[in-house]
Amino acid sequence: MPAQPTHEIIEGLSRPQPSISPKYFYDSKGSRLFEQITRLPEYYPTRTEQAILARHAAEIARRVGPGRIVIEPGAGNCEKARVLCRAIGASRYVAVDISAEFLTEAAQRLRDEMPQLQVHAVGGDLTQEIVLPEDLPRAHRLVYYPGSSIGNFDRPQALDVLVRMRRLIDHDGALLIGVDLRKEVSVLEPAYDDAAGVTAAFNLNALDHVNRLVGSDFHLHQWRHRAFFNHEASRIEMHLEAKTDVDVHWPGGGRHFAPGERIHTESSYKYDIEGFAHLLHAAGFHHSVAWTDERRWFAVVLATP
Ligand code: AVI
Repeated sequence: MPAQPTHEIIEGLSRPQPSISPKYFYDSKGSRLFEQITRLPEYYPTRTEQAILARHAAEIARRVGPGRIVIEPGAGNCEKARVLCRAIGASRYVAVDISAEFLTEAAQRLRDEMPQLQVHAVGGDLTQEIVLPEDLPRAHRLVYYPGSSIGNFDRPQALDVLVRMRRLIDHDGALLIGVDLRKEVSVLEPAYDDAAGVTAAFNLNALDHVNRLVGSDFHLHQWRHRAFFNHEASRIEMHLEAKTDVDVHWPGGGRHFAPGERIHTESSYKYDIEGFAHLLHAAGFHHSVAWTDERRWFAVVLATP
């Protein structure tokens, strides 16, 4: 059984090294801030991935073939799927997201724009089993997971997520996935600590969301955004750091944070293509082909069983 959000959050906050799951970034304000992040000059992944997809659209379309049922976990504003579904001539699109309210509006916009595409909106996330519409055929599915969201899972979780994706498709299915690659720290760190402070607002907003979910009393002005590359783990880490002594209360408990103490809110792993292919293989995707940009900053991988 998945943990209740309240229990999961309090358990995370009560650990010696406190953490909040990155899924709590995405209330409706957080989803809007994330959209802003994707347009920041420092945040290269979205535009680099889009450029790769645009450049190789014809080859991707040829390899996957027309009439695919596209399933997109973490669909958000459905923006990327619109481009993909057009490019490959998809028949149906299933958008899956935890921010159901945001998703419903986006799915409706897509229906209005592409009336020939059957669009379904499903609430859910990849840490649990995704329940798809009952009448959805199993054959000819394509799981679409752009944006390098796979990087936000630790390795065992990432494997688990890829295995769940594998279970969503049959032997004729495929996975099209975006993967952010390891690169210079001078590129990576500003992407997660932008000059305009949008990523800081995105990180701090998790505290507001947590306050609403568990009834805690975090005050955002007492916390600062931190983002840095952890070389050993090959990941960007985002934290919220107490600026001063902070006492946080929630129903039935609370804790003290000393100045400088941090809450780990997100990891964003940066892969190399070979390492990622191994992970795919372990999840049951035995064949993969990757396209990258000229600087090899990002990869779009098409994986099949
Ligand atoms: C959603 N995910 C791929 C983003 C990333 O780059 O890891 C989340 C993000 N966090 C801060 N900026 C963007």
